[in-house]
Amino acid sequence: MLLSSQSDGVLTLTLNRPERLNAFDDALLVALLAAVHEAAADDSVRCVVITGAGRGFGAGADLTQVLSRGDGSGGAGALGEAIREHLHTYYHPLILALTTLEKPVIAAVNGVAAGAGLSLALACDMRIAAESASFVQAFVHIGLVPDAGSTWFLPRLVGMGKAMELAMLGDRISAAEALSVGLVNRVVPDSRLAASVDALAVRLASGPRSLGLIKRAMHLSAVSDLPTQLAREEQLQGEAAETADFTEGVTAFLSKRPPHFSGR
Ligand code: LHQ
Repeated sequence: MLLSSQSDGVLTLTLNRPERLNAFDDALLVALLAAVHEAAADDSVRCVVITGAGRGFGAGADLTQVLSRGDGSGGAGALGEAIREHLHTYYHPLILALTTLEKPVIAAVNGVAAGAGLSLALACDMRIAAESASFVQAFVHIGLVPDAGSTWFLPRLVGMGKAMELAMLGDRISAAEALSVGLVNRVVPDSRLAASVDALAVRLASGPRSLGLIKRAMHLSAVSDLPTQLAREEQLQGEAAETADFTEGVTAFLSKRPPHFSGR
């Protein structure tokens, strides 16, 4: 259900339930979280790519399973409590693990990203979409609220007005429109997606340790005022200055040669 491969410091995780457009069941969510935790602990992984098998990226929660959640009593509150518990247990640790992983994470959006599948893409650091990919804040169509971080990431990426529109209407937008509103970083021809993402991922995987610190700084900035963020930059710069990669970067510059970063 989750495929994993690694080369040149790039770990590629492929959601693999293509018959359901890679909708999440519990096992897929557990496997994805475990893979992100392993990536955090493994120094040989310096960039993570998440993509989908088949014609979808991810269709969100598997809807064949949601109504059977709950205690089976059909009692008032049981289903709501079960869904809350499910989000808390499965989705929240995954979204937090991705955003606190101090390595770049790229979503290679190969097809439709809907519901929590879109939330997953939004939680990645960059999104590269195939021309035929599409994006749907599908939650409203089933009477739900965007979850798994969508209400946090979406307004920050596209602005409040567009986020409201996408979430309230739930219209499916093309990769080109997603690019025009800032929801994705790049759109490439379908046949070039793998190669384009690989080139970007290999480039990031040979980058310095400070990539992880940049990621921490950016996430902190979303919840900080300027004086607080200046203090955080100061602290993070102190951390960056202690890395071997900083010494290498300056030495390489002064020697007029390209740097060879180790990620440490
Ligand atoms: C699916 C799904 C799917 C199962 C396509 N499940 N089978 C909520 C509640 C609880 C806990 C935690 O979190 C959440 C968060 C959420 O993610 S809620 C939002 C859930 N996702 C959706 O509502 C999206 C539902 N899917 C769609 O709207 C469409 O399938 C999209 C727009 C994604 C793609 O449309 P098409 O390209 O026309 O494909 P399709 O609809 O024909 O789907 C292909 C197959 O995949 C089909 O099965 P079939 O046996 O007929 O070939 C679908 O039933 C199945 N599938 N999404 N989420």
